[in-house]
Amino acid sequence: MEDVQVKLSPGVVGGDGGIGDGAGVAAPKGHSSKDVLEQGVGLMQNLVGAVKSAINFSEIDIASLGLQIAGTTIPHFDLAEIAAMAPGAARKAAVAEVITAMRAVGFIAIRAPDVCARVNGVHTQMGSMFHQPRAQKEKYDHKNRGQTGWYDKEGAPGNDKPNNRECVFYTPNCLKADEDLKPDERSEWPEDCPEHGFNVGEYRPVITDYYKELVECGRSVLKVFFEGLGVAPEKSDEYIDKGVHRLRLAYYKEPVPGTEWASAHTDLNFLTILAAASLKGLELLRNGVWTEVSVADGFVVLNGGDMLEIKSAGMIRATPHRVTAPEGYHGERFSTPMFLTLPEDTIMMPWESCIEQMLGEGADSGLTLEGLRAKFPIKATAIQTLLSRLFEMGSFDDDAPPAREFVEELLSLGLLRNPGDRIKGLFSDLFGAGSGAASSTE
Ligand SMILES: O=C(O)CCC(=O)C(=O)O
Ligand SMILES: [Fe+2]
Repeated sequence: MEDVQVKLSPGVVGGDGGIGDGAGVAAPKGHSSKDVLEQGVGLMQNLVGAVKSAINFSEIDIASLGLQIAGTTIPHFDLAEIAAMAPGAARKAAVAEVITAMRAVGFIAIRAPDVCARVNGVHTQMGSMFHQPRAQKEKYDHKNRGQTGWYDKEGAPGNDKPNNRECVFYTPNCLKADEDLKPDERSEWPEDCPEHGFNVGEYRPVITDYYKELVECGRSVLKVFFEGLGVAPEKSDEYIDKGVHRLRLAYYKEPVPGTEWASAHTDLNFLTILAAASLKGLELLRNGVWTEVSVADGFVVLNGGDMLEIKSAGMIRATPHRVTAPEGYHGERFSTPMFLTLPEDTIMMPWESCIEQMLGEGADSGLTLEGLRAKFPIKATAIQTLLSRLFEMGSFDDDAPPAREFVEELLSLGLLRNPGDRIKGLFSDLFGAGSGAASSTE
């Protein structure tokens, strides 16, 4: 992943089922996607007239969605069963039910026995790695490369309580041999540390096998989701094969009274796959109430991130969640969210089919053409969107802040709406008084 100082510009445009694809518009390599954008806006205008009946998701009986499994709090599905159904009305209804559940609840569970079978082994390896002295782990602090390496500095904007956890991120680089990586990409693997019982030869294959399993799980999920959202099916393989997916190994430390393990946030990326943690604690916000997420054995959690919310024109919202320690609990917790992430050059223009559906749901969906244009920074790329969110979280070191021209570029794209005090202080002339539109982040 690029250093955050590098000025990133979209190299390619669209091509992912977003507005403009249908007309086969190829924007020149380099910055401008103006033609595509204008066509997109024109298309949006044509869609405004199509007002159909609205769906009120707060009225949906979520207990009737998916498989009925006692003691669970979110809808459960077997996507492999759905994928094996013959084309026809029954399949269409089953796929639509998955999308309805994502829209109504924000979190669903899917059967994923191959992922679940590996989780305990991953937690064991995480214990041997995170229990090493801090100085050992700090060697893998990839300062300012954004969601790679070890770190323990982060929070959520608008929430000044820091998270009480350490994390290590793995990207697709973890699957490459060291000799195929640039020098600054090679530091993903901690060195052996026999005096503290850490053996990288045991750790590395457990993590890489788990990463690969999660990627394949993501591939089958995207196929069903894209069928339901009306996105070209071949996009699922492209997104999976080119996306810079991030596996976070999260080590939650002894609870500190008055703090949360991870404060309320939405995930930054596209779609999160989360296998059972070593301990409960995950809660989602539904209708203003924090609700425990409990899932049956053999199932993993799925929730949409900010990038899916944008690409789906708000159809699938990034649902706020947090992690709190059970009352009176002493000890640690291990968790392994996999953040599927769009290819870095993906233009964040919403998919045409989702715009059509959202505008079709009419005034009751709260979406108007103007609202849509104001909400989504549709010229930005996935990497610009991600980095702007990381800056908003203060995830850069003071000695290497973002470059001024990059901040200007993000602003001109409608990003960095919630810059935070550090960015505002550094670039005070760029941020006027009313620059604080809230947006939540991971
Ligand atoms: O640890 C968990 O259960 C959830 C973690 C999470 O929400 C995140 O890392 O974004
Ligand atoms: Fe999260």
